[in-house]
Amino acid sequence: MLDAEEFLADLSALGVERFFGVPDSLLSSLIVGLETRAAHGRCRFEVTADEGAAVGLAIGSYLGSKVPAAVFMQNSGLGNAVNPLTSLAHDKVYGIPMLLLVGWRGEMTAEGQLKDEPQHVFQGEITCSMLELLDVPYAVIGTDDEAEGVRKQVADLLSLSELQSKPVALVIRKNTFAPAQKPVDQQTTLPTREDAIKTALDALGATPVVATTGKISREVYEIQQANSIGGPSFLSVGGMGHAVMIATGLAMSIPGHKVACFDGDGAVLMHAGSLATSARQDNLVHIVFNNRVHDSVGGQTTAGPDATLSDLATALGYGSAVRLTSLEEIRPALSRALASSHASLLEIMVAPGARSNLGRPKATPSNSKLAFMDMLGPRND
Ligand SMILES: Cc1ncc(C[n+]2csc(CCOP(=O)(O)OP(=O)(O)O)c2C)c(N)n1
Repeated sequence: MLDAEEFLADLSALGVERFFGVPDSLLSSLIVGLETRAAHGRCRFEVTADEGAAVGLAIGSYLGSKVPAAVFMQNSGLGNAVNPLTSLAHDKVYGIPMLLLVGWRGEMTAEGQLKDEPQHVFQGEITCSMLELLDVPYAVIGTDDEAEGVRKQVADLLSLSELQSKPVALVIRKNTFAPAQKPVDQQTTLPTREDAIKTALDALGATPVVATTGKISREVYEIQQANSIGGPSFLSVGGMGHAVMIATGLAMSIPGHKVACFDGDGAVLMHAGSLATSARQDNLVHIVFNNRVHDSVGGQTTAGPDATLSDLATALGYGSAVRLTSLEEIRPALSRALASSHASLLEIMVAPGARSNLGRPKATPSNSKLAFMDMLGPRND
């Protein structure tokens, strides 16, 4: 395993001192290290709303400093980064050097693909070919690599990036760095996310639920398995930030029925503009579990930990939007939302952290989709 601190010191020695991106569990110890370094003024570190935004920051940062910045992401974030990489940073456009640090979920090895969650299978398979197609030169590093060799690979990549004026990437395998979960503040009086989800599921009765990527979906799954509560649920295991559009599309197709979206604050921030569309969907009840962090990938602070998402929803046109801080408020607020004739948003403030023995859905996504569609009843046309 490589030492995250030593790796960051090497990057610093090579002149890379600005780091922008969205956290990933494979990069969690790098991110903890970056937060510490930033707190001591030794680097600039920004968690962005999405990975494309991080590429934007890296472009601007290069224009001003003339030094390449680093952009960190899970490989799923490559999708968000493609547009600014191809339409701005590529050398056929502006030609901007930068170093992408890409955590490789669903990685391919000489023996085949490492077992990973379904949302990582295809993205893991195409990660390297995507970089090739994007004309981003890359190197792959893993747990068996020596610090010295990695230092040289990064130095070579950075020289190439500057020489050819284009982004380059370091693809980082699982266990290259030790994982790190940020310690959770035990002092909070806020409810746990799991209790808030359970209360909301109970109050929603048979209302269909679309849940966001990460532990929110896993908790919905476990609570429904253990307690047989709530209606049909669709777990958006990938596509972070798009659950609310899935819920809105569903709500359009079953008018006269309410649809609930269980969202995360990081996910809402990732594609916040979508709220301008969901605000017009009168039968939508949007519930955001706001713990101010990316809990599912290590507990790193989001791009906007102090944002009041209920105010954002009001600004974008939701008929009602409230912020709640206790379990007792959930049921009455949901009764009002279910009885209302406009899109409503409940921002439930919850404590970071989750059970350590949280399970994962057992069925394949395509079977869960069929079961969900079946539970919704016959086709509506
Ligand atoms: C495009 C994309 N980038 C990054 C990830 C990795 N990822 C999975 S869950 C998650 C955190 C979600 O945070 P939030 O919505 O606040 O929910 P929480 O985990 O805090 O409950 C991240 C960053 C991803 N799945 N997709």
